[in-house]
Amino acid sequence: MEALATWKHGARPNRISFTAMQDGLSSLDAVELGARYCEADETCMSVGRGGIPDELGLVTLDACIMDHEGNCGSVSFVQHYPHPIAIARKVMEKTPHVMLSGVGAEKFAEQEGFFTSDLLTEASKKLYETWQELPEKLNVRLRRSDEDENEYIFEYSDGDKTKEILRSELPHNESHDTIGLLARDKHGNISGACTTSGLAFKMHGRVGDSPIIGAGLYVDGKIGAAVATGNGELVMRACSSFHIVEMLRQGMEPEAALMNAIERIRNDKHLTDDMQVGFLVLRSDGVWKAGSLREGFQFARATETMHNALFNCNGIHYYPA
Ligand code: SD4
Repeated sequence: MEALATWKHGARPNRISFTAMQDGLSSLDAVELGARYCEADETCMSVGRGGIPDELGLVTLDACIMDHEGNCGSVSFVQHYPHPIAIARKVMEKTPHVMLSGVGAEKFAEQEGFFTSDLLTEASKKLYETWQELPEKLNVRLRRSDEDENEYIFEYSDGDKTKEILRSELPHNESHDTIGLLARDKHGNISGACTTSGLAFKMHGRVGDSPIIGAGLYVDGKIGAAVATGNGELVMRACSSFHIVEMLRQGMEPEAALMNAIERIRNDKHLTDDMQVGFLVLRSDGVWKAGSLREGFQFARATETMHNALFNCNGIHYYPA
């Protein structure tokens, strides 16, 4: 068994995912449970309830899930429903489709009996109000301070250069960024899940890579799986998760496949210094790898011989080296 999850806030979800498999659940159930935990965790300000809103102050959520048999489900641009991953799974299991979006996805969720809630918390509202005061709003990027994880930094970006413009302190803020989970269960079956509120203050209607099968997530039960986090536009243009799995199919080792996908992104003409992308890769035999464009990517891993632990992935930088 093997469980992997992106970012520091993936640590608890990853433990939940791994424990679920120890208890006999499938990798599909495991990744969904882990993702749901994160979606309900208000301190995680980039997933589910408490996610940072878009330019209109509305929280819109994207998620997808995929199993070892090639079944997949996805939802995008979902408002009011805190568990898009569970809706995505229902899309997979109960409809002939792969993806539902916006009001259609919400109508389906209502039919399936999902509950609604206010997705905007006091903390995410506060960040939104701070952002609204800033000039050049759409060029402003939000990132967590390296020195203090309770602190957010607003940076102004003009292409290649970024300039810090404001620091904003939030209580109990543990984390940021999309959660992606991969798992391999007792039967050797692999599954993946990805759920997010997307980029902070995105244009209303913008959908990133996370709900796009092949971009934010791809699983082929016989080959392997990959999940992505970071600037979704870079990942979407390169279909990175599909790319990685196809490289594995051709016999590349996970590290080489990762390097190949990251190299493709490095050649994207839209890439600027403030953009980050991180990947987790899990081959069907359990061999895994994590890699990112730049320093700062963290991930959690649990396996039979190792308690769930958090790792730093330092750069184009692959782990384990
Ligand atoms: C997106 N990939 O919407 C997501 C955001 C993310 O770490 O992963 N941030 O583009």
